[in-house]
Amino acid sequence: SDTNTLHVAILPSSGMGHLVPAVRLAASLAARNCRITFITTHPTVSLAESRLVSRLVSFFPNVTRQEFHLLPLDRSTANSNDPFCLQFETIRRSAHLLSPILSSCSPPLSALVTDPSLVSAVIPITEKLRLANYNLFIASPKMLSLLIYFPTIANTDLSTTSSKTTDYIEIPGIPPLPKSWLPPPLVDPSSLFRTQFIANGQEIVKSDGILVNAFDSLDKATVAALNGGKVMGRLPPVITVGPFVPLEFEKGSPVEWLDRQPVGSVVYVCFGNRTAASREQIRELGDGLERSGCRFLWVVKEKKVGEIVGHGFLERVKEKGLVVKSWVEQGEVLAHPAVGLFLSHCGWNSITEAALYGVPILGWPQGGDQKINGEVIPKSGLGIWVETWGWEEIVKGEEIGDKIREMMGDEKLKVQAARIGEEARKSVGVGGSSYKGLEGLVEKMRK
Ligand code: BUP
Repeated sequence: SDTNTLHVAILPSSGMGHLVPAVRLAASLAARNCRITFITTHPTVSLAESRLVSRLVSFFPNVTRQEFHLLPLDRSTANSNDPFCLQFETIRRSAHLLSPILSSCSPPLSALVTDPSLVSAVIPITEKLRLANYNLFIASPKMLSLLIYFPTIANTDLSTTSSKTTDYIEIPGIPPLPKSWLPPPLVDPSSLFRTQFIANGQEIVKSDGILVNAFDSLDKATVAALNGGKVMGRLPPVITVGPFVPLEFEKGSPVEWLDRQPVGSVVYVCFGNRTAASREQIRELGDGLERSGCRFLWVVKEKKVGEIVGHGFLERVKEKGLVVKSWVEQGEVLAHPAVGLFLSHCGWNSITEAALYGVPILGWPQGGDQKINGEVIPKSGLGIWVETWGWEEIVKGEEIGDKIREMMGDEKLKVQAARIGEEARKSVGVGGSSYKGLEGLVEKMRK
C-alpha cells in the first residue's frame, strides 16, 4: 500500500559520467519496489542525457521525472572555463529552489540521493526539510578519501617538486598519493572546481550514507580504511553497491561488426565523453592500432574522423578495424565475447564496466580524477597503466602498438581479469556484498 511505499528522490549532476550511475541506481531501487522521483535539471540536459532518462521513466512505472528549472549563472562570479564545472555551479546556486519540489512529493520522500559535486549546496536544504541525504559517489574509493581529506590539506603546498619525499600527499589510513595524480584544478588556488571540492569535502561527512560504485576487488582496502575511521573519524557509512550493471533499456543498436570477430580478438578504444586528444596524438594512436596487428573498435569523438586519421588509414584497416564517431553502448561492447582489451581514459564508470565483464584494461588517464581512479587497474590485476604515457608529449604509434600486442597475448592477465569479472557478478548477484549493500540501504531508508 501507499503507506509502505518508500519514495526516494535522485538528483544527479550534469554529464553522462554522473547520469549513468544515477540511472542505474534508480533502476536498482525501482526494481526493489521503491518509488523514484528522478530530478533532471533544465535547461542543459544534453540529448543523450535526456534520452537515457526517458528510457528509464518509460521502463519503470514507479519512476517519474521531475524538472528542476535552473537560474541563469552570473559568469563574472564563477572562475572556470570548464562547462561541467560551470554547470555544477549553476545547479548549486539554484539549490534553494529544490525545497518546494522535494516537499511537494507525494507520498512524502524518505530520502534524497545526490551527487558529490552538489552535496554542500543540497545538505542545508535536506537538513531544513529533515530529509535523509545520501550521496552517490561516482568515482573510486581513493577519490572519495581525497574528497573527504582535502579540506585538511588544501592550504599546504600541493605543487610537485623534484624532491621525492614531498611529492606525495599523506591521507591517514591509505598509502601516500603522488601529487601529480591530483586533478589539476585542485592545485590552482583560485579555481572554482577547487572551491566546490573543498565545500563538498567538508559537507559530505554530514550525509547519512555514501554509496560507491565499487566492490571488494576494486579497492577493498580503501573502503575498509574509510569505514574503520582511519581516514577521518565519524564518517557516514560507506556502502559498496557496485559494479552497476548496464541496463536492458540502455541498449542502442548493437555493433554487429563485433559478431563477426573471433573471441577475444578486438581491442576496444574509447576515451569517454570529454577527454581531448590532439590530432597528432589521434593519428599516432591510429598508427599504433594498425601496427598492433589486432582487430579494433575505436570510438573517435570527432566530427571529421576521416580527415584526422586519414582516408588512407581507413581504407587500409577496413578489414580489421571499425572506427565510429557516434555513441556506442559501451556496456554492450564490453560484454561482447569478441572484445579482449579496453584502451581506456580511466573514467570510473568505464573501469567498473570493464571489471564487470572481466575485460583487461590498458589505462591511459588524462586529467580530472582519472589518475586516482586508474590506480586500481594495476592494483587489482585488471590491467596496466603506462605511467610514462601522458597527453602533452606525443606517445608514438610504435610504442602503443607494442603495448597492445603484448597485452593481447598475455594469458595470465586474461585469467586475472576474468576472475575479477566473476567476483563482480558475485557481488551484485543475490546474496553478494553489493546486493546486500542495496538491501541494507533500502531498510535504512525505510526507518
Ligand atoms: Br564516450 C561513451 N558510450 O560512446 P566514464 C560513453 N559511454 O556508453 P566520462 C557509452 O558513458 P570523465 C560511449 O559506458 C560510461 O558509462 C560509458 O563514464 C558511457 O567517463 C559513461 O567512464 C562514461 O566515467 O569522463 O564521464 O565520459 O572521466 O571525464 O568524467
